[in-house]
Amino acid sequence: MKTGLIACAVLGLGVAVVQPALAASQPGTPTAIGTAFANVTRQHYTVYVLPGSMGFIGPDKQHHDTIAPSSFVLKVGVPVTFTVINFDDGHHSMTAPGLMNIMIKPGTDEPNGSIKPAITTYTFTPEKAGNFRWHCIFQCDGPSHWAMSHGFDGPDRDGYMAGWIKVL
Ligand SMILES: [Cu+2]
Repeated sequence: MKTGLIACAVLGLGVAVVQPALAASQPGTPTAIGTAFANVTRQHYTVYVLPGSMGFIGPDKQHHDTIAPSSFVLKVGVPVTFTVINFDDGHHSMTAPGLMNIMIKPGTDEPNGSIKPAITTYTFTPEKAGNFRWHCIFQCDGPSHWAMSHGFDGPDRDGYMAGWIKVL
């Protein structure tokens, strides 16, 4: 019994000594993540707007107007640039009240029936942490406008014409 107690004490001491060294050197530990996050000094997302013919399939098995990706993580106080490539010839937006409002330029209809994509760039610095929901303010996704119908947590359908932004 006495030997066991001593062994435990020694083992406990050993763990206490070894742990800080592991935390500092192993990727994925809280210390390593904190260091990596501190090194984030620029943020950039490339976002695609896909017309109904190209967009994701909804529960109705039909393609719908889609902005993808739709969820983002930003670091407070660090400038972020969104480059939005619109393959659709309609207006869209990524409107997140209190955070950002990206007015997305429409693509151009070409004589051969194709659409020349439009590129919109938008840079801003998130000033406060929190959860923000964005949605498109334009009436899109015709003729059903399903992607504009109310999602479970706000205007428009999440993953199509709405999504979340977490600012840490
Ligand atoms: Cu839209």
